Parts: sequence; structure tokens; C-alpha cells
Amino acid sequence: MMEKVCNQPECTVAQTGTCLLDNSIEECPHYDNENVTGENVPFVEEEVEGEVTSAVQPALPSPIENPKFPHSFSLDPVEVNEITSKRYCRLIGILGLPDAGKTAFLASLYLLLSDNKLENFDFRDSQSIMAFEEISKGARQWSEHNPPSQMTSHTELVDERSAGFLHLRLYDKLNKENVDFLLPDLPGEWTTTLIDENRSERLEFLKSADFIWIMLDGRSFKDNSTKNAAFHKTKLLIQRLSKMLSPNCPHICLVMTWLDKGAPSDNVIEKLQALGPQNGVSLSIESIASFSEDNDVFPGSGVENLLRSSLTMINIQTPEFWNDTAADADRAFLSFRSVENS
Ligand SMILES: Nc1nc2c(ncn2[C@@H]2O[C@H](COP(=O)(O)OP(=O)(O)OP(=O)(O)O)[C@@H](O)[C@H]2O)c(=O)[nH]1
Ligand SMILES: [Mg+2]
Repeated sequence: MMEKVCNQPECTVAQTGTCLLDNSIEECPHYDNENVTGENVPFVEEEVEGEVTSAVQPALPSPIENPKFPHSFSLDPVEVNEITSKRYCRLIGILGLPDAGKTAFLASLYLLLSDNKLENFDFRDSQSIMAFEEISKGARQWSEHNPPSQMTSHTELVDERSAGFLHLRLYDKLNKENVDFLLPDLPGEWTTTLIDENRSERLEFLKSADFIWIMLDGRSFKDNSTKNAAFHKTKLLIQRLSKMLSPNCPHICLVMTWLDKGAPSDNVIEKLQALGPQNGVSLSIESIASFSEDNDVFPGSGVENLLRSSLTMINIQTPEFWNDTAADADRAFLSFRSVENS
């Protein structure tokens, strides 16, 4: 049976073919011609036992594309652009030779946040949660007293030419605000080729970085057989970065990993610290133990400090765009200029 297509309540034209007002179907003003012949309305005929019995219209039109959740893997530069166009994100450039501890830091940070182990930061959101899950699963699943020799695997990118970024939104309890971070997980070869061949085109994104972390394997600065080479490579890397990013090279933090194997000596710190003024860059040093092989050193030591010191440094370096004290201080604009020029 056809559905009723006349808007007169008593009319049975759809069932009998006879109009209540004796109008022809084409001319009757109450007959819903649109609904029967209109091209926009989906019209489904249902056949029961060989005969067309009714016309059923779907409740909703079919979607043009099936809705999907965001993929939540690491983000490519185009996706990063989309996020940064909506809100301010702190972009940290993370460099370091293979096995320096870049991925281990990211895994450690994620595990600390999942366990609510950071004192002054809370997890709020991540648009790359699957990427964090992927890099930290090795560190989470192992039998007690039998840790794997490698907590994270060597980083390989799907597209060798472009960086993969991880996104994190944290609530900063000290400043009472949400902070978005974009952290690339790069393979160590990108740093090796920057040092050895000055290959920098893949690292163009560093020009927009708020901060650069150079991860250094702390063990290599303790062992006399590797110490000189480690200093030499660090010096070359800082020279390359300072040239490449001149005149706006962001603050560089040298992050000594493997703190669980002992803190760097004062002499090492002094020599590394001197690389800043020697190359005209602002430089600081932090130590972390992303994981720990020493029961006396908490795994994740130094990770919160590193985040905090970077945030503080970014806030010092970025002057307020429009000083909101202008209304109550005559010379507020001048003091804003002096911060900018300092
Ligand atoms: N105990 C301890 N182990 C660490 C620390 N940092 C890194 N590791 C170990 O060193 C291994 C290599 O570290 P990764 O973070 O994967 O090295 P990477 O810099 O990402 O290396 P590529 O991806 O090859 O460039 C990890 O699997 C950890 O097992 C640390 O602070 N303490
Ligand atoms: Mg890695």
C-alpha cells in the first residue's frame, strides 16, 4: 500500500486513487507531488511476496562520509598547523643522537601523567594518545625483576621527510592554566646528519620552536673513552643550530639522561655551560632519569623539573603582547618595550 500523500485528513487518494475533492492528482493543491516524484527525497520500495506494497522513507539521509574518531597517532606538520591555528602551543624541538633517550623521556612523561605522579601538572588531553600508548607499551608490560634491556624501541618515521609530533595538554597547577605542548619524536639519525652533513631541511620546524632540548646520554660524559667525542659532537650540534636559527635561536637546554647512573660532574657541567656564550646562544642544563636501574633513584626523576624550567624560560622570553597594566601606569608601554629589547 502506498503511504498517504494528501494533506487532507480524510482523503484516501493514496489508497483508492480517488481524490476527496474530485481533483485530478496533478492539479490538486493538497496532493504532495513533491513527496512522490521529488528527486531529493529517498524513495524506497519494499516488495513483499512479489508485489510492491509500501514506500518507506529512511528517517535520516545517509551520511556523505561515515563519521570517524580522530586517528590519535602522531601528528604531521599539516595537523600541527591546524592545532596551532586554534590555540597557542609550546613547540619543543627535541634533538639527540640515536639512543640518547628522546623517546624514553616521552614515554616516561606519559607514564608519570597516567599515574598522576607529577606534583604540579595534571593530564588534560592529548590528540596523539595512541602514539603515546605505542611508545610506552614496552615500558609498561614486563614481568617483575625481569626488565627489558630496551624500554623503548628505536624511532622510525612513516614518512622519513617529515617529523611526527605528539600533543599534550596539561593543567599547570602553579600558574592555574592549561598548557598545550607539541613534542616531536624524531629518529636520532636526523641529529647525526645535521652534525655530520649539515642536513637541516627536515628540521625547518625548529624555526617555530619555543625551546630546544638536546638529549645527551649522561653515561657518555662519564666514561673517559667516550667523553671527548661526546663533547665534540655536542659543540658541533650547538654550532649548527646557532647558525641555522640565527638570529632567533630559541633557548637550548642540554638534557643529560641516565641520571640513575650518576649525576654529571661539576667539571662536565662547567664545560657544557660554556658552550652557550661561546656560540652566542642562551643555554641551560637539566638532568633526568626517564627510567631507573637504581632503587635509590625514582624513575622519572627530573622530568617535571625539565617541563617547569622550560615553561618558565618561555614565559621570560615571550613578552606580554599587550600589557594590561597600561590603564594604571603611565609608562607601561615603555616598560613593555624594555622587556622586549632586553
Ligand atoms: N635506566 C635508564 N634507561 C634509559 C634512560 N633513558 C633512556 N634509557 C634506555 O635507553 C634506551 C634508548 O633510549 P631511547 O629513548 O629509545 O633512545 P632515542 O634517543 O629515542 O633513540 P632513537 O630513537 O634511536 O633516536 C631506552 O629503551 C631505555 O631502555 C634513563 O634515563 N635511564
Ligand atoms: Mg627514539
